[in-house]
Amino acid sequence: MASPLAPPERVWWKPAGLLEKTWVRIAFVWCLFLTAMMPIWFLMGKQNVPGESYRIDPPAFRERVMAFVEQYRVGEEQGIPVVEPPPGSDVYLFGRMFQWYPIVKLKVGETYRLHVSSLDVQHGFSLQPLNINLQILPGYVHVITVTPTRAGEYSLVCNEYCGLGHHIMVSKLIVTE
Ligand SMILES: [Cu+2]
Repeated sequence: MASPLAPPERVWWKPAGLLEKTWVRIAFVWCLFLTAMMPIWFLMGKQNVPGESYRIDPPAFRERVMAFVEQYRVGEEQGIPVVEPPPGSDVYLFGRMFQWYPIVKLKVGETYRLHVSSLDVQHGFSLQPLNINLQILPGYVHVITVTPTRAGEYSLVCNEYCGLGHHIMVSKLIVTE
């Protein structure tokens, strides 16, 4: 019997066995499949938020939001204007340390285009309990096309740590019949 201290027989130059070859082939095909699924899933997957994006200077976006608020303002809650845009219109909303601005009121069954951006740092647009999440960056605008199906008040929280007041960065989205 060979000594347990002796190295095992060196076999790497011998042809691989059938079992090993089979598994290498399976692993290779699986790699091709997963690689192909990356673009396919990106195009076909239902996880994609239906939307588009474009670039803008934060001060210009701020001006756009202020003009939008001025035009459709219907009230105010805790210092934040409440805005009710006409059905089917474009809605402008920004996040900044530490608030979402303004509070938007939408109607069930109507389609809106939500333009969302940040004025300062990265924020997380998180609409609850629907769990719609978007990374909001200064300089980039996300356009989210939404058609509310149920009336109620939805919480809009920031889910990307943005500074000392991050935990108070809570707002809402109102949907009415
Ligand atoms: Cu935050």
